[in-house]
Amino acid sequence: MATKDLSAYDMNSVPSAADMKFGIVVSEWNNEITFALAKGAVDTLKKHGATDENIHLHHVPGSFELTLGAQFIAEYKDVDAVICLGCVIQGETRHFDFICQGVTQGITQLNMNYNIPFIFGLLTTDNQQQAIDRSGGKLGNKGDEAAVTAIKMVALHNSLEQEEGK
Ligand code: DLZ
Repeated sequence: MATKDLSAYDMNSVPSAADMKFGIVVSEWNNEITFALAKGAVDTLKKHGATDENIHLHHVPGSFELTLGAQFIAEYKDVDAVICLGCVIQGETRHFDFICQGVTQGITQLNMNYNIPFIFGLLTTDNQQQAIDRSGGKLGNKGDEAAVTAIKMVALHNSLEQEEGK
């Protein structure tokens, strides 16, 4: 099955992000990829109305640190969602599996423990080319996809709070 274009989405399905506040945590490991993911995410948030003052971007050393970095942002910054961006590329050892498992479980736990969304923007690829293809290359940019997901999840949260008069 062909992989979809990660940057393709229906513009009309995305609510305004003008009043939303976002944290972004970016892994420095494989930064030629992750910084491109971050650029995609920031550009997409801004395209939908988010302002620079409402986007708090921080770096962590590697993808394994994304979970705690995201938690720090949720604790210390006033944000409606945190986007986690990293890239783990398969190597010769099982390190890949442990990092991927750790981050996946970590971000899942954050989603369960906080009442805001933490978005899983982790590329897990077999090689560098697959990562290039998904960070602004021929298959789009996972950062764009993560940003759109963040906006939609914040809008869902806001609409439920409004319905309940909170
Ligand atoms: C150690 C390591 C390795 C081998 N590979 C990656 C990778 O492909 N992507 C990534 O984001 N981080 C990698 N790391 C670093 C770990 O995520 C972590 O920063 C270190 O194990 C220290 O906790």
